Amino acid sequence: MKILITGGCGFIGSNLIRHLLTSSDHRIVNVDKLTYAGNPNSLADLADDVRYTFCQLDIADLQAMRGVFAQHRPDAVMHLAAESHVDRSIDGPAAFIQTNIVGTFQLLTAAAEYHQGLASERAPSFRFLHVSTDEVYGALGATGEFSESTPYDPHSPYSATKAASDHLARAWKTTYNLPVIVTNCSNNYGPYQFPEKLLPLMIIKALGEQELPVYGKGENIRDWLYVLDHARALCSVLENGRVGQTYNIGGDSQRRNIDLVRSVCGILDELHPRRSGRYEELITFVPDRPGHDFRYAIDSTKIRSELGWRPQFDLETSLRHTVRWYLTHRDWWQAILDGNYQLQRLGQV
Ligand code: NAD
Ligand code: TDX
Repeated sequence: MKILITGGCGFIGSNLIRHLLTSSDHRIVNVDKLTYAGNPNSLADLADDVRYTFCQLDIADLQAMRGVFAQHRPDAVMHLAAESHVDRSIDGPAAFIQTNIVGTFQLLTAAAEYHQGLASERAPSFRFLHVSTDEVYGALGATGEFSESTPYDPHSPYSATKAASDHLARAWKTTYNLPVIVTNCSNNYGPYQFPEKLLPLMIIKALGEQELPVYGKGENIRDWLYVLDHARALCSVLENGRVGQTYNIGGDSQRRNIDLVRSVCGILDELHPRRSGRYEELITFVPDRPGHDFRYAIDSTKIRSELGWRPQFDLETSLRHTVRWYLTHRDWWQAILDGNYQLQRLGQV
């Protein structure tokens, strides 16, 4: 099978492509604009794989997307390209509207045209997997979980644009018969995550002896899923998920932010002790994120019972593995801090 993946130079996309190339004989076409979050170094080890093709393109460029479908003739699309950071969406929502809404619209348009032109023996098996977030469901109080039928109630510009893109994807199924499946997943963590997100930010700041900025009182709760478990879930949905359905994906690992940050500090104390003191002493409570959702939690009964997927990686072990990864891959994140992570690959430094 040939799979068109959008956003493959990002955190989840790069882990997904590595997983697919190492666990299947699929061919991958990666369409990525290389925004600040796109990092070709995250796929450097796969660049010579003959089953892998990279196209630096914007999903909002309809002619370019038509060209990609015409040239590569994929059997499926896994759509991950997005502006993904909540804090950036608060400071500058325009890019989120452009990529997450307009970009998804243009990609859907090109995909539907392509699907309608497919020969009758190929069209029925074509899939468009739209990858989304649990944040579209809004915020939970102390109890409860999001199910696939929870009404949408997005709060941040990021989640509002992801909600819009989910609705567009479903509308393309209903209206144009594009075989769409939507997934909504909780917070991912693991290797190759851009160091603006909570876990890599804390690890890298701690190693630099900088303050660890915890928003508010650190009492907000997220459900954490190891990125490889998300990749496995997406493959499972692509292979066996039902067209027109939504699948929630979660890790059943809820933690208060402050507890997670303390865990990271404890792991660092063991693996990379400070000259004096403990990493926890660097924790600093800073003003809260505006509109900060209190808690997310996912009921993933449907994907578990229908597709047999369940997380394989537990939080404690995989958090330790993740901290170790950042300790042993300083070159990867130092190039980001230095600002030359995209130039290196393009041969400009
Ligand atoms: P990321 O920010 O790490 O990567 C996004 C990628 O998309 C980058 O490589 C970027 O260059 C590319 N991109 C952005 N705009 C583009 C455009 N206009 N055209 C082509 N490429 C473009 O994001 P991520 O954390 O890997 O998330 C991937 C997807 O999964 C997103 O759709 C996100 O909403 C969703 N998601 C993420 C999480 C999470 O915890 N990170 C959880 C649930 C769902
Ligand atoms: O410096 C920080 N301090 C802090 O306390 C940062 C960056 C975050 N936080 C808090 C805010 C959140 O409660 O940690 C929690 C996690 O923050 P992020 O890593 O920014 O993730 P979140 O806002 O939960 O969104 C993530 O999960 C869902 C991804 O960025 C989204 O793309 C995904 O859809």
